[in-house]
Amino acid sequence: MEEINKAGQPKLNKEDFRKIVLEDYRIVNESREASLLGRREVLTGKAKFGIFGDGKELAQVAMAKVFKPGDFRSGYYRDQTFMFAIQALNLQEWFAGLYGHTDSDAEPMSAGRQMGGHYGTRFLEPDGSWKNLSQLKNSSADISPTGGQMPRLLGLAMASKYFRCNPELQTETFHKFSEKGNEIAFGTIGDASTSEGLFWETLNAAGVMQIPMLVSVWDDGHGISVPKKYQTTKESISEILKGFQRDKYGKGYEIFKTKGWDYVHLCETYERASRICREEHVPVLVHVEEVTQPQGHSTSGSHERYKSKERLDWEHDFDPIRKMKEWILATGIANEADLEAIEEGAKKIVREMKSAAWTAYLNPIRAEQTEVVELLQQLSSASQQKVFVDKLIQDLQSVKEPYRRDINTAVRTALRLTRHETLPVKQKLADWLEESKIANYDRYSSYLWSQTSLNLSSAKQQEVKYEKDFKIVDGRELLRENFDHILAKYPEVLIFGEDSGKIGGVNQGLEGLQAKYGEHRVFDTGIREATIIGQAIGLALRGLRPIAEIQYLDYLLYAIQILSDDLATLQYRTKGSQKSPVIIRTRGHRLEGIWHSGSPMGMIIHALRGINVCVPRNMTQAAGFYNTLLACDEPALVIEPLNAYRLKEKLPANIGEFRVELGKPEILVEGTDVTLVTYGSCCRIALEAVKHLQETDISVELIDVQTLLPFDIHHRIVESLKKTNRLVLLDEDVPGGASAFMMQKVLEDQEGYAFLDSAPLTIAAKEHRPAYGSDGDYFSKPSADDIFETIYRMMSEVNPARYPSLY
Ligand SMILES: Cc1ncc(C[n+]2csc(CCOP(=O)(O)OP(=O)(O)O)c2C)c(N)n1
Repeated sequence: MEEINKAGQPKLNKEDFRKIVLEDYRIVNESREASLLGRREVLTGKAKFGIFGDGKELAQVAMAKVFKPGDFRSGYYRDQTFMFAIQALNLQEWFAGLYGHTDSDAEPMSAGRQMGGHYGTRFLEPDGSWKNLSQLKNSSADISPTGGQMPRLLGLAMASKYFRCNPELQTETFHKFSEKGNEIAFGTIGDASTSEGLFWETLNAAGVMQIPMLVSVWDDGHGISVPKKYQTTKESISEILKGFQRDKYGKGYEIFKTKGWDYVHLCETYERASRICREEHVPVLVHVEEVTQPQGHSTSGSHERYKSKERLDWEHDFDPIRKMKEWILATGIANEADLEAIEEGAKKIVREMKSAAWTAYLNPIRAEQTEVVELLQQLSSASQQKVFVDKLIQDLQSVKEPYRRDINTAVRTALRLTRHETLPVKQKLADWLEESKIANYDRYSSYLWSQTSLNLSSAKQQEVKYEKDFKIVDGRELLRENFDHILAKYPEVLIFGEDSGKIGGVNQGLEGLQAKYGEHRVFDTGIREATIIGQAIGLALRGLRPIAEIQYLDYLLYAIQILSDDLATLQYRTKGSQKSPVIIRTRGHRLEGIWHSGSPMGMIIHALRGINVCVPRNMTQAAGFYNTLLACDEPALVIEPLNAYRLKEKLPANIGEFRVELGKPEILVEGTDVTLVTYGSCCRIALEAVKHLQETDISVELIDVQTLLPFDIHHRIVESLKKTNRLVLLDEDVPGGASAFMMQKVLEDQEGYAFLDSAPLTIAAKEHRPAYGSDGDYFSKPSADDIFETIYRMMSEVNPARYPSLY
C-alpha cells in the first residue's frame, strides 16, 4: 500500500502490516454480519426498518484510515463500516439504533429518534458546552433526504479554511475546534443521489472556495431500482466532472477513480486524496466504482426484482469481502484457517451484541409492564369492572415484547373503564401515567429547542439607551453600526451572502465592513441559497457563529428544505448532542412585485419549528435581536423589514450591546376597545389605522409580537384581551397563514376565548402573491383603510348608534 511504501513514512514491518490487514478484515466481517442479522431483526419484527452498509465495507475501512482526530463526516445511511472503523460506534450501539432505544447512553446517535443507519457523534457535553472536537473523530448527524448531507458538508470544510487563515482564532479558546484548519470534511453520497441539485451546488461552491472537502461517491449503479442510465449523464459521475479537475487553466478538484472491491487500491487512493485535501486545501472527489449491494436497497424490497441475473452474479463474484479474502490468501498474509477464525469470531460477537442491545432495550419496558400489571391487579380486586380489567391484565401480560404504547393504552383503558368508581388505586394509575408522560416527553419531544444554559431564556433584555443629543440615521446605518460592533466583539462571527462582501449588501447594512474586517469575515457568495444555509450549518457545527444572508425573504424558498430538514431538526434528532446556532439574516414584507414583497410567514413557521423566527418592525429591534442571539446558542431567522432601510431611526448609545428579548411582545399603543396584534412591516400601517380609529373614538391597543417563534411566552396578549374583549390579528401573509397561527396561540394556548365579546377576526393579504406597484400593494395587502374599516365594523356591530355604517 502506498501509505507504507511511498508516503515518506517509516515502512511498516511485515507483522504490523499483517495486523492492520487482519484488523480490517475483522471490521468488514463484523459489519457484514451486522447487516445480515440486522435484516433478520426487521423481518422478524423486532426492528421496524433496516438500511445497511453491505457491499460498501472495503471503501469505508480505507477511508477510515485517513480520517484523523478533528476531522468531520457528513454522510448517509450506508456508512456503518466507517463508523465502526473510526470507533465512533460499536456493534451494540448500532443494534440499539435499529431497535430505537431511547436512552442516549445506549444509542448515542439519536437516542432512538432516527431510524437505524443514521449516524452522528456527540459534539456537546450533557450541559451543552462543546467537547474538544479537535481530539475527536466527528460525524455530523445524518438526515434521510438524499443529497441533504451535502450543504452542511460545505460549511464543515469551509470552517478549516477560516481557522487556517484567521490568526485571531488560533488561540487557546478555539483549540477545541481546530488545529490551524488542518481538518478535512469527508462527505459520502450514493451515485444516484448525485442527481440532486444540492450535490451540484455544493460541488461548485467548494471548487470556488477551495476548501478541504473530500467527497466519496459509493457507486453501486442504482438508486433503489433506477439504474445509472436514468441518473447520470454518460453514466459516470467522475467522467462528467472532468471539467472540475484542476489544471493549468485554473483551480478546481482533484478527482480519483477506484473500485469498491480493490482493498489495496482503495487504501492508496485515500492516502493520496487525503494528503492533497488536508495539506493543500483542495477539494477532492473519490469515485468508488464497482460497489455492490448484496442485500438490496433496504428491508422494504428485494433487488431481484430489478437486477439482472448477470448483475447479481457479478455482485456475488465481486463482493468486496470475498475479493479481500482472495487477496489475503494470494499474498500469503494469512491462511484460510486464520480467516475462518476471524469470520466465526465476527458471527459470534455480532450475535452477542445484538442480544445485549435487545435486552438493554427491552428490560426497562418490561419493568414498566410488570409495574402496571401489579397496579391493574390492585384495581381488579377493588373494581366492579373486574372482568374487563382482568382481560386487560391478561392481554398486557401476554405481550412478550411490549411497546410502551401497549402499557400506556392498558392504563388509559383501565381508567376509562372505571370512570364511575372512586378507588384509591386509580390515583396510583393516574400518577403512573403522569410520570410516564414526563419521561416520554423527554424521550420523544425534548430538545426541539436548546435546553442548555445558553438557551434564549438566559439572555435577558438590555434596554436600548440614547444620548441626549442622539443622532438620527437611516435604518441601514444603524444596522451597519451594530454589525461593526458585533464583528469587533466576536472573532468567530463571519457574515456572508450574495453581495454582502464588496458592496456590503444590496441595502448596504454591511457597507465598508469587508474593508475594515477583511474578506475572510465579510464576504460574497455565489447565488446559491441552499448551500449558503448549508455553509452556515457546517460552520456553526464547528463552533463558529455565521450570519448567513438570504438576499430577499422570497428566495428563502430555495433553502427552506435544508433549513427544515437539517437545521430545524438538528438538536431534536440528536437529542441535544449537536447544535448549530446559525443566524439567518434576510429582508422581506412589502416592497415591490411578486418576488420582492413576499411574507410567507405561515409556511416559514410551520416548516421551521426548531428555529426562532424574529420579525422586527424596524432596524433597532432587528439589531437588538442579533445582539441577543449571539449571546445564545439557538438558531434563528431574522426578517428585516424591507422598506425600513432608508427610514430614520435614533442611533442608540449602546449600539452592539442592547438586547431585545425573544418571545416578548411590545405594546406600541395602549387602548381599551380592541386588541390589534401584528408584526413586521404591518406595524407601521397599523399605527396609521390606529390614529384614524382614535379620531372616530375607537381606542385600539396595538401589540407588536416581535417574534413568531417563540410566540408571546408570558401571555401578554391575553392580558390586553381582558381589558378590550376584542381581538384582531393582522399580517400580510395569505389568509389562514401566520394570522391563524397567532389566533390559535391567543385563543387556545392563552385561553383568550374566555374574554371575547366579539368574534375574533384576522386581516391578511390576498391569497395570491402581491402585485407590482403601489396599487398592486394596495389591492394585494392589507392597507390602513382595510384595517380601519375592519375594526370600525367590529365596533359598529357592538354599537351601531355610536359607529354608524360607513358605506
Ligand atoms: C429527497 C429524497 N428523495 C427520495 C428519497 C428515497 N430514497 C431513499 S434512498 C434512495 C436511493 C439513493 O440511491 P443512491 O444515492 O445511489 O444510494 P444507495 O442507496 O444506492 O447507496 C431514494 C430514492 C429520499 N430519501 N430522499
